[in-house]
Amino acid sequence: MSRRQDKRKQLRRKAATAPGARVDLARDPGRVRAGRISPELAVPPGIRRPPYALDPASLQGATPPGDFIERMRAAGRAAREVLDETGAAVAPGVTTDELDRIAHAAYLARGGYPSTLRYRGYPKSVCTSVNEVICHGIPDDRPLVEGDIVDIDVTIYLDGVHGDCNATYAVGAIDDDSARLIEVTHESMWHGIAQVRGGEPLHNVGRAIQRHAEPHGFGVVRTFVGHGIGTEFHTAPSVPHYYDPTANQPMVAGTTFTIEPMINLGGWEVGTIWPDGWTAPTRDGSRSAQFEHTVLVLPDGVDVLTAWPHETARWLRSPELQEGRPQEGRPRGVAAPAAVD
Ligand code: EYL
Ligand code: CO
Ligand code: CO
Repeated sequence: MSRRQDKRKQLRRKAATAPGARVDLARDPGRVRAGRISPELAVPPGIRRPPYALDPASLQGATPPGDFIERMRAAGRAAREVLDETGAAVAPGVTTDELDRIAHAAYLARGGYPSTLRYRGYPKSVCTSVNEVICHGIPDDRPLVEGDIVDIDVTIYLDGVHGDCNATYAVGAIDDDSARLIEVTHESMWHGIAQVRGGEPLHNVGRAIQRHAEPHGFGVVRTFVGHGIGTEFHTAPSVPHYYDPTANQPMVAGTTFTIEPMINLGGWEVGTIWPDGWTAPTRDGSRSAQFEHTVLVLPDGVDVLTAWPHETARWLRSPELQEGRPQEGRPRGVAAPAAVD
């Protein structure tokens, strides 16, 4: 790219990310537009459904709590497999609805239910968030275009518990800013994960994420947070991805929650939710990336239930994640295993 083109690009970006910038959404051809949403996919009768997917009149048997962690491990691993299989299909020309169908079949193949389907009326089996969409994008008939970035968010309900993870993928060749955004967002998530340990304040997680992301000039989304997860899709605690001094409760060994930072190339603010009631774009139209894992708090560290073990080992060993991290081998504030149900 020429110097002049580069300058023009910079000016455009500056205009689009200036505080309070107003862009005519309908006229800007650079913005993502809503496509058509296809009818609900079927789930066979043999698949165990979460309460919200069932007829309100029907009863669900109680879940035996004893093997909660083993079931969370299985759900985490299955979620990872579904995400990897779906992410492998990302390419120019592929619609997000096609990604949804691939994910849907992958959940069912593992005996799992797609947790988002019918959750608060959500119509699809994954969330697909393209470019300036921060999260909760609904799969539709828009084909992905070379240069797009797309987050795929997978949650499976397997054997009575939920496993939740997401990742942002490049569609073909992408610009350098978008590649850097994806890389820094991924690193930020791992900086947060490295802070997890029984007895430590939960706000250590968000502080580490914010400290890594903001020096790059990126905005850390505050409106959407990580969440407790288990027999319910979303439960306490809320897990902010920025430093929130009020999130000072100790992390409790044996509990599970998500860490899912959303980071923007521009400002952190969320814009107007689309008329579909779900899709959340950035306010300034800048691109947004996200990564998510479900983690299990250990007395002296963390188990990342939706990561491949080699990936966790590599990240938690890396020197740049050690700052501010509790020393290994000195369990602190060990709490009784959490009661479930
Ligand atoms: C529900 C609540 C506004 C979440 C995820 C919360 C959405 C919009 C208020 C997926 C789908 C979190 O945790 C999630 N993904 O990792 N819906 C979600 N809500 C909601
Ligand atoms: Co998710
Ligand atoms: Co989540």
